[in-house]
Amino acid sequence: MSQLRLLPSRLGAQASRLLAPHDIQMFSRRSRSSGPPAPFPSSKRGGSSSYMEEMYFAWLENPQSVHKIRGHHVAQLDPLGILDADLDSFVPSDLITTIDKLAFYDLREADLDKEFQLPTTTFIGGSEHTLSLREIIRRLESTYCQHIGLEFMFINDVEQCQWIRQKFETPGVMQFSSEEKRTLLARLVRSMRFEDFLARKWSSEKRFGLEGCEVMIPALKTIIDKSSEMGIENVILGMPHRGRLNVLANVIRKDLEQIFCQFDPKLEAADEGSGDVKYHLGMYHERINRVTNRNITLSLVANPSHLEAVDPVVQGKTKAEQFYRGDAQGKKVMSILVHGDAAFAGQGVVYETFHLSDLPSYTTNGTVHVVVNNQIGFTTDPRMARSSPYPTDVARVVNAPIFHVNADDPEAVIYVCSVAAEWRNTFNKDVVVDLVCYRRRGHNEMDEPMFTQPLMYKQIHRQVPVLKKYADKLIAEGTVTLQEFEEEIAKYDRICEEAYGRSKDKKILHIKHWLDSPWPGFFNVDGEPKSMTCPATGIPEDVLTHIGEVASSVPLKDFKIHTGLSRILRGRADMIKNRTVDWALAEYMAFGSLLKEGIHVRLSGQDVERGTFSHRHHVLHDQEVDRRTCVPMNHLWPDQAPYTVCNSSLSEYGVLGFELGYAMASPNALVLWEAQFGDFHNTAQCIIDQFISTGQAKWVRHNGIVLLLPHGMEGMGPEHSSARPERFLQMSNDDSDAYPVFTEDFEVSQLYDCNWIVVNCSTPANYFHVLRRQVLLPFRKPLIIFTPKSLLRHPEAKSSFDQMVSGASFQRVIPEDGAAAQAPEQVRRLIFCTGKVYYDLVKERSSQGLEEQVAITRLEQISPFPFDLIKQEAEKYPGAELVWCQEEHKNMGYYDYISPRFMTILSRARPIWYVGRDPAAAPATGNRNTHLVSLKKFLDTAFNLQAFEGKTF
Ligand SMILES: Cc1ncc(C[n+]2csc(CCOP(=O)(O)OP(=O)(O)O)c2C)c(N)n1
Ligand SMILES: [Mg+2]
Repeated sequence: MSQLRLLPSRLGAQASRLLAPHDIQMFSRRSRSSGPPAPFPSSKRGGSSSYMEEMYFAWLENPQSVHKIRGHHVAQLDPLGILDADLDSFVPSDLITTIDKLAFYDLREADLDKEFQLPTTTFIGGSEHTLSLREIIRRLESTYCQHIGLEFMFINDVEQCQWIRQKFETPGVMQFSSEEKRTLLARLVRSMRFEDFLARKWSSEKRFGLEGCEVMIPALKTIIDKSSEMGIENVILGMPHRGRLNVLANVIRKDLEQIFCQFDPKLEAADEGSGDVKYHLGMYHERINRVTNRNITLSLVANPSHLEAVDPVVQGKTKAEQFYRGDAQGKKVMSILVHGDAAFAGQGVVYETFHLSDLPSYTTNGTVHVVVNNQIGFTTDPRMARSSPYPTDVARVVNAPIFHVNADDPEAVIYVCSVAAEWRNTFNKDVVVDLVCYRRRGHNEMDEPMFTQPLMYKQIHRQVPVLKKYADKLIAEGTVTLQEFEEEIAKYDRICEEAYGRSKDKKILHIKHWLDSPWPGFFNVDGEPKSMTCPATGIPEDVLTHIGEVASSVPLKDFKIHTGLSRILRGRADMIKNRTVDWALAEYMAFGSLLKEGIHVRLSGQDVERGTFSHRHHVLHDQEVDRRTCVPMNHLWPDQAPYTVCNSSLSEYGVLGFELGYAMASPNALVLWEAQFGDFHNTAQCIIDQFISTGQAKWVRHNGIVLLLPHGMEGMGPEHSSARPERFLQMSNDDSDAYPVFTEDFEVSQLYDCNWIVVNCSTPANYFHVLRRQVLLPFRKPLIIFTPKSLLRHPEAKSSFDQMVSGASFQRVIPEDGAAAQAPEQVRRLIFCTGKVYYDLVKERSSQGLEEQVAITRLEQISPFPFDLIKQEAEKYPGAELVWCQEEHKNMGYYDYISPRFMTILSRARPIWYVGRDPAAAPATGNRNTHLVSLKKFLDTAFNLQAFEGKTF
């Protein structure tokens, strides 16, 4: 069987797998119109019919073949020449790979030299309208079957497909000036010599070098250059460990000595907190782009080891930067995400992030994704790491084109990258560049890869580095001389050596020099808060009234709302007349008052617009006009800050990460994420553990994100009851055993020192104050709020304007203020509690007539623990037994957190008895009756004044 050897390369064996372009064209036609495609003039078997048309009719007969006949399947993507990038060596039977297959289309060998008419939808002809079949095959082959493999046939938009075809099919598109080639070579020199330098100086240090994918540096630089040329001024990058130091050095241009300092084991950071390993730190840099001569700000977002976790964070930060600049189309700010092949395919958050890409309140108008596809994940082969052909298949769900490229062909790489940047700028959609490369060393520099991939690594050891290959090519073609090349290397080596020398003089390290999101003007020049006072959070009554009136109205004319909603709004109006608020109104007033003060508020999460419990109704829907909505919160004052409230996709990990990133961009915003039920936050646990709880300690980065976590035991079963307060409290960093020094600014300094604030408010007013305090504080801390469900409508859970007007403020503890407080020495028991159980306790106390004997005090701010106020309360009731009462099971809730702190503040002189549900595995019962029985049981104990008699502690 003779083969169609049209190219001299080893591609020849698979020559003329050329149907991809037609295939794409046909696919596009088909999916665009429901009827048959426009008829072609010739008959299927007619001797004069064009080859293109034959292909077309063939496709019509067998549309299934469309999925098989793709050029990228046979492109030479692996620099090692071992693997098929799509994990499969399968060649579709209807591809013309050999001469005998010509017959499949009624063609013979002699037809190869016949001229054929080119359809208008192909660009391979350039200015020519006819070509010989041999030339057609050659051109298609060189476009689709060499070092670039294109996947875009699934995109159901003709214009977009045509755009891509034109970019790749047009003859001569991939030609570079000698200046461009020299720049590319110089960038490769930097990339390669940087790793070599680190390897020489710190041979036994982990650095997750880029060797085998050095081309990533010119790749990223090309994307940035091209984007800058098209107007981008701010690029936000997220990337994992591999090549990160190189990116910092050669893309972001972090000072080399600062990078080298990080290798010095003796240098400790001067900043507070744990710090982080060098390949996790972030960076922010404003500079001039040398190619375009324009200003550009580059930031690399700090990230944890948890692969891909940073993706939504980068997107959120990008969205926020676009928002603050009024860059609705993403023409000024863009994101680039770098991925590893195994992580891209394996981590679900990648999928969650892709699904945000086209949602109005979450889109960043297109992200350029770059995959470092070294065909291995730690020690795991791709065949064991994914079930999809390519590691990039996840991107297909959003119709992102995917450009696979052999990373040992630097010119192909930078061409693809420049098209990717143009694509993003043209269509504002995501695009993926898959750099098919290898990993020259083990997973890290200490690892032995031959244990597990012996044959692959034998080949890798034989592999000539890309820099040498490319330099040889340019020297051979006369673009550079050997001497120039060597000088370029020597020049960069000298830069590294000099920086190394300077790094040895450094006496001190500052993690704050690695900040990815500086907040100009927010802190003083030393990076400290401008004051250390807790602001007043109450507001004038007329502002409360005004917000309340808007919250009870429909600001748009001729807007018909649901009658049930009219009732709710009337109820609001009545409350405002009575100077009272419920939960929803308190939230309205907190948001509205901040908007008045120029603070942007953004509330995101599943079904937040209405509110899971149908209490919020921040978006009104016209009952007669489809999609006509009104957000009264944006009709408060003409010069107010904008309010965004958005129902999110059904994701916690992705969306919470996004909001965290959004909150990172500016301190002058209140950014809230609400879980549908608090229970579901654990699918975002990685964002909570790796970013929210620890972000400041690792990266000296403040963040004021607010988590609203509906919580409460209400007989709704194990998965709709608990936001797991115990977990947040266990991660709180205030010391349970250290007896505090009560300085004048204890309240605020405690907040400043903590890693996050955990509250459970029992009144709407306190919820209002804590939201306002969050933004008015002179620093930022994450705020975790356990929010109520039944209390949203509880007749007792209302607050008066008096508790919210100027002069009022957040109460960390709400002391007993009833009969017991009038004669405290008579009180036999002081019950401390938090949240909704307070109302159960008050009801039970009243029914047992124990108002004078039992005091009930509420802990509203649980962490940092209000030692000062708890001390005061306990001392006020010297003869009372102290009880902690919670509705959660004993091994959950707050008890394990509060108990040692009570012991500390009571100097272990008085016990704090536990009353609540017994320890359990599940957070709540699924049986309503069991729920009520256990509630009654612990309430009985709470008011059984003999319950602890004779017990020792
Ligand atoms: C979520 C998560 N799981 C596991 C790991 C441990 N881990 C670190 S690197 C790595 C392999 C990553 O492979 P790939 O994404 O292909 O990147 P490469 O190291 O090959 O560049 C693994 C499993 C991790 N860092 N994060
Ligand atoms: Mg890999």
